[in-house]
Amino acid sequence: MSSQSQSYFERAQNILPGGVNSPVRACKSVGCDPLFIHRAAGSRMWTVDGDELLDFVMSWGPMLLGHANPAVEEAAIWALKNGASFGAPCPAEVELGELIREIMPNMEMVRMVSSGTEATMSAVRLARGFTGRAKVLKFDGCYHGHSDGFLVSAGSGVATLCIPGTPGVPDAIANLTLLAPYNDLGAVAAQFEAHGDDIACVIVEPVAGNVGLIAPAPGFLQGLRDLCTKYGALLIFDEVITGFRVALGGASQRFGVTPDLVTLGKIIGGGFPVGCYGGKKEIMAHIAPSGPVYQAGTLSGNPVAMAAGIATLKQLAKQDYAALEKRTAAFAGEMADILRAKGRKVTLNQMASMFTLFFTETPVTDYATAKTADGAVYGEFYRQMRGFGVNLAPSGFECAFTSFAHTDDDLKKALEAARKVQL
Ligand code: KE4
Repeated sequence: MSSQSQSYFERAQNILPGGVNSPVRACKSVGCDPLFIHRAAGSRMWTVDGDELLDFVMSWGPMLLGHANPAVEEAAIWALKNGASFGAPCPAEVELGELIREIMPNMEMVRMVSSGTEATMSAVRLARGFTGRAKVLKFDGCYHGHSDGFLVSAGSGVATLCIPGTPGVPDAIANLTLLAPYNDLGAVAAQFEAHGDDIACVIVEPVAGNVGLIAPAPGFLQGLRDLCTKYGALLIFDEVITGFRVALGGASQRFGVTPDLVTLGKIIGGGFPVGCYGGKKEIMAHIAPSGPVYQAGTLSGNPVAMAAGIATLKQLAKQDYAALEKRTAAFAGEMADILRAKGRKVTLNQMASMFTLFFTETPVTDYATAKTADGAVYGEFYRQMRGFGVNLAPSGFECAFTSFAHTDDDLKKALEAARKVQL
């Protein structure tokens, strides 16, 4: 008899392409069907069939406080009872913007949008408008959302589904995107040598999270800063994943490197659709209506999402990031050791409350080395762990996330499940 989840998936495939509203959720690369979720709380989710899952996807990053955080829920419900959307300014937009600036002082001015894609797309348009230049440099395997120019050698779902390039992106647009391997400053310098006066910006995930986790090599981020300054290009840190995660103040704070613009998403909305871009006032002043670079959004600064974001950041400001990082490192390290004891080659990349287990003995420092990992073994690992009630990312090119809601017992349960896996 098919489960409720299977029935929903069958129905979904008749109305939603692939049965999902975002490709990576379809679980195609890990050889099984997605589970439909009824509810979530803390570190757990429950499927429509009532099965409990210990969650390490956490909505792909937003739920750093855990699912259904009471303070976030209360704030969102209060806002909702006062109206879901005004199409006019509201105090919460100002409060969240000021809170972001307090936590990330280099974001002197911000603009709210409704997704990470909107944030990165708008930040690049601003960089082009501010510099008068056309080209954008990104890194192989980094993912900055699905705006046309970013779908060149992108990570996340694009890498997961092995999509070489994306139909629908005209060459004229794709050709404006320059590439370099992650952590390869020499390649970046060469691109600047060749195109320096036409590069509007370098956009980088300061800790790559969409080819699995890849940490910046020592000096990499500062090297990008120096090259951008030298050639008059803007440096954009895409902190949609890392913002408020690798430190409260994000990668800019953790690594002490100041970009010109930062993009945020995920955590900033506490599970509601919020994105944000911001940076130096002299640059942001170019955004309409204060300047000529146009960007807009019906639900930008939505009062409910803003209330959830404010509650989220206020809660995060009280959390012990060092303790969560220490627990996550110990947990991920023990998980890797358990898999090695089964005879599997494993490279573990972990930072703060995010990690990726690559089934390869090669150190993973860029997209090329990430691709040496054995996807079939990851798929088997994913399926068995899910069978034991542990929800990992349904792609080897993503990260696992812990949260402030994960208890020591939760981590022990996940390790017990890993010990039962037959690989
Ligand atoms: P959204 O448009 O999905 O809110 O954000 C795009 C984005 C931008 N920048 C970075 C660094 C990101 O990681 C993302 C989105 N992340 C993926 C998962 N790694 C979203 C999951 C999905 O596509 O369903």
